[in-house]
Amino acid sequence: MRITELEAIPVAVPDPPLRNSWGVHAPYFLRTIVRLRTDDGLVGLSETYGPDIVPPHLVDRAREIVVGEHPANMQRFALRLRSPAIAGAIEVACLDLEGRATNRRVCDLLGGPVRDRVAFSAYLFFKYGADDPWGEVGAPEQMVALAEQFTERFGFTTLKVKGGVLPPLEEVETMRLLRRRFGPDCALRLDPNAVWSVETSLRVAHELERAGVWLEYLEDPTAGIAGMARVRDRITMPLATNMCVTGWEDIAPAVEARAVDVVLSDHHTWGGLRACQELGRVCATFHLGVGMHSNNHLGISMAAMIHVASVVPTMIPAADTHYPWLAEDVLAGDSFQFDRGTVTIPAGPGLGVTLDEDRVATYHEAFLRGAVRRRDDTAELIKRDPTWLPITPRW
Ligand code: GKR
Ligand code: MG
Repeated sequence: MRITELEAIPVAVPDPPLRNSWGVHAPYFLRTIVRLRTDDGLVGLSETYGPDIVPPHLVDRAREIVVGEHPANMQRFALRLRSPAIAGAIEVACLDLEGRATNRRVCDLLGGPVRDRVAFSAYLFFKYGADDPWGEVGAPEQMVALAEQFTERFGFTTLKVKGGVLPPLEEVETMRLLRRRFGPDCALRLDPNAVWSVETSLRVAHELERAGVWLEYLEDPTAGIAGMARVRDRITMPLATNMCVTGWEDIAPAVEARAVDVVLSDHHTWGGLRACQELGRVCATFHLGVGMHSNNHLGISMAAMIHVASVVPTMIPAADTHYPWLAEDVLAGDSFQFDRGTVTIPAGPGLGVTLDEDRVATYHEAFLRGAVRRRDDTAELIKRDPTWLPITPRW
């Protein structure tokens, strides 16, 4: 088997106006579908960031490296590619090919699942009202209503709030109302994407404790390893990050500074599925938890996330996913179904997913029409409020 073709298909997919600390999502999010073909007619899929983050010259380099090679040479590809984002995308597509060639699921190629169902968290955002089923979420009570919709529809038992949008004490109130509504067994997380100062982070943690709201973890309350370490030193609630530990070089300083309790993996940024397995082992070595971060994604990445979460023994926290916000997937057949917040591993072979070519064409055309060329949440928010500035720390 030899790889004969690498195609990269940029797509622009409708997205609701979800708020975060640096702005609001544009009407479309960008992804790139990567498709490898082999001389024996197999197709391997993966998905990565849009061309704004994984630019065409990286795809061209990947093409030069992989075409003519056997997909099992993933490690050589990664060493030559250097960029973890493109290396991860190539690795996933190669694993998909290998699975299809051997009639095995990707999770089996990774050593076999330790769980048959993968738990996900409800990823709850403050948002503007729009033409979507969710309504406006601009106040603590509206966040509770959104959480009710998510739990009723998908059965989630972990709720993650994307914070850094309302003033901090209003977000404390949001968490208090969620705890009151969903009870002590529901795991709660709050992630303001490092928009709070160290002092504000400490205040929030203490106010949460005072209100009796224990979080599974507080995610990136403040910026950087040094800032996180100062917060962690003075609170008891665990801290998680997908911002200050984003590569191998961050692990030693984070461990040394005692900055975090949980590292959030992401196969798109860490260099693929096997990198996430390695991260799980490294974290366990230092008594750090490992979870999973998410950005807007399609069903190809959802499949990859499920496969890898099923094989990392210590991936105990429910994984994040933006999937419920996706109005329409690019996959053929039914979209992923959540049962009590969990999803089963696709039956395979490979990732176990195939594309709906018409939908891919629709979203590729949307990309070509150019409604959104790069992710710029700040620019989107300034369109709504010309006085707004992305100040960090804001509070
Ligand atoms: O979709 O706005 C968003 C999220 O804030 C995302 O971009 C973050 O990367 O989900 C992420 C996080 O946990 O920080
Ligand atoms: Mg985060």
